[in-house]
Amino acid sequence: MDTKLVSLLSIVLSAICRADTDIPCNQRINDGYPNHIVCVCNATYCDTISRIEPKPGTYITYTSSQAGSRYLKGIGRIAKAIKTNDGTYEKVFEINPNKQYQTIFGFGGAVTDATAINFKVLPEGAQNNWLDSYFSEDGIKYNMLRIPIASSDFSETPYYYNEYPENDEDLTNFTYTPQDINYKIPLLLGAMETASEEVWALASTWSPPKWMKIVDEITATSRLKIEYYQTFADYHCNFIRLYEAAGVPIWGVTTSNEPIDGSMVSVPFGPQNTLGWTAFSMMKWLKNNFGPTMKSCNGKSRIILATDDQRYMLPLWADVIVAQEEVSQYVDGYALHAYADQSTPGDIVESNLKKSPTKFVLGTEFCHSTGSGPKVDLGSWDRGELYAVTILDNLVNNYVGFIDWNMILDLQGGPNWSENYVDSPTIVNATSGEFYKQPMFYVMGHFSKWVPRGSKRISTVRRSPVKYTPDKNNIYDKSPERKDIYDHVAFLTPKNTIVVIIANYYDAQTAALLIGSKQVTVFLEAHSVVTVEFNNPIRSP
Ligand SMILES: *[C@@H]1O[C@H](CO)[C@@H](O)[C@H](O)[C@H]1NC(C)=O
Ligand SMILES: *[C@@H]1O[C@H](CO)[C@@H](O)[C@H](O)[C@H]1NC(C)=O
Ligand SMILES: *[C@@H]1O[C@H](CO)[C@@H](O)[C@H](O)[C@H]1NC(C)=O
Ligand SMILES: CC(=O)N[C@H]1CO[C@H](CO)[C@@H](O)[C@@H]1O
Repeated sequence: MDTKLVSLLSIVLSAICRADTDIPCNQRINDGYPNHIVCVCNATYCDTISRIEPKPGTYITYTSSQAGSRYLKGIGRIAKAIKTNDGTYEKVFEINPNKQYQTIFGFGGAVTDATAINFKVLPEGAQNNWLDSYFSEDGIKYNMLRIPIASSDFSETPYYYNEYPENDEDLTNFTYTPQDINYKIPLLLGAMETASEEVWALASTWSPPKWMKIVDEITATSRLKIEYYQTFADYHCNFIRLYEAAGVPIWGVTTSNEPIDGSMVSVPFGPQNTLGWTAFSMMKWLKNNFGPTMKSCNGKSRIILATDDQRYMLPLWADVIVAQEEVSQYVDGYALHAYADQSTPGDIVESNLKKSPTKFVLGTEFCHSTGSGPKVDLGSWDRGELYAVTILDNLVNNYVGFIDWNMILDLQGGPNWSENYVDSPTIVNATSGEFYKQPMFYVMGHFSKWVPRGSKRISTVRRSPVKYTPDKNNIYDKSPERKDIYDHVAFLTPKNTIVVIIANYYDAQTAALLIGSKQVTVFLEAHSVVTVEFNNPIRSP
């Protein structure tokens, strides 16, 4: 049969297969902004999405697009592979499930005070719909969370544990803050109950109380006083004890949020709660205090992630860590933020992992935060694409997962004591008691829902030429060809299905996925993200 006809047929198949029990998106178009679409949820209505088990010989597609598709389902038949591409398919990838890379831990977001405050603003029914949207089987199945230890910049005011009495090295007054009791813990318990599998929670300190530091945090340059090295390690363990007593298990900790911010005279985005570290002092603290304390806190050993900062900081920390076995033994992996990824090629991750092959890299923070335009841009597909580019880049570069920043903000992009307002995948409208699911939410779900924990990334090789030059009007498209490079990733799941996520940053296209003698043909709407799932047709060796 003519290959054009084959791809046309599969497109028709895709369009007619949509009947099932899913509750559709209640679309609202952001007036005056073309292609700005949100899905509106309230106390009684919210869209859901179920996964279809692929039958032998068939594949399932889920499409979200600028034009308004949200996990639109399609089904097609797996065909015989094309021998040579005659130009019918814009993208041709050869997938080899027997060549495997990193194993996935999961995907998630951060329970900042801002997230928990906005959640609490919702009426009870809408809170349940929000929890289901992020965590349930019919939602996008988040299974990781990051928790600030006391305040971050996304708090109503800076605060810490045991601020008083000062110089209290035994932390005699370390107890729940009102923010823990009123905001964070209730949300965390709801999330853990809603999630269909164990949620791995990662805790990070932005800053200790002022009395532990040499300089006040507002000035940005700050250091831990040497006499409080053990106290600061205990501070983390006390936090773990408090949260575990409240029913929130803590899986891991990072060595402090963005130490680079605490090492500059001023940071470009307003005052921050920070703690600066030199490599020398961090290594000393890890070896003598933080490492030993975290390996036996509340009766358990915790995962320790170093760096917790932009990708360009990785070589600095990784080099000093792996150089000393007494330090390296305590570090399980590296936590990286994605704000500067555009200017830092991802191959520095691979070269650093080579130096310590037992360690892993996890994405621990990202959001849309820079550039012109409104802080919250309701329904922006461009911001969804920014997430797609970033997550694809991270996964292709061997990250074991991706944790987003605030999960829900208000219409202004806060609250935030430091006025560092940003966008978020869901936004609350306090007046109407609704929340809006933005394209960023659906893009996160294309990964989090269909790439379960334990999936292994598998090899894909491009067989079609890179066709496009970067879009100069696009603020995040800075390096030549990068968008066409990071346009897909493939996994073998624990159920022995193959999941491929493909992003199309341009006009409508077709993609051909070649697996051994088989071919899966996928229609890609203009500006879309598509997840494809089918049974692995290749026997393991
Ligand atoms: C929630 O949204 C649905 C669908 O738009 C609407 O029919 C219903 O009246 C809304 N409920 C509330 C409480 O606003
Ligand atoms: C313990 O902390 C609370 C809350 O910050 C504070 O009100 C109280 O004065 C502190 N107790 C002492 C003995 O400093
Ligand atoms: C928030 O809800 C109010 C009340 O329904 C409505 O007037 C307003 O337009 C909504 N804001 C946005 C940005 O949708
Ligand atoms: C500086 C600033 O904008 N602070 C605001 C942060 O958020 C809280 C809660 O909404 C406001 O009360 C502050 O004014």
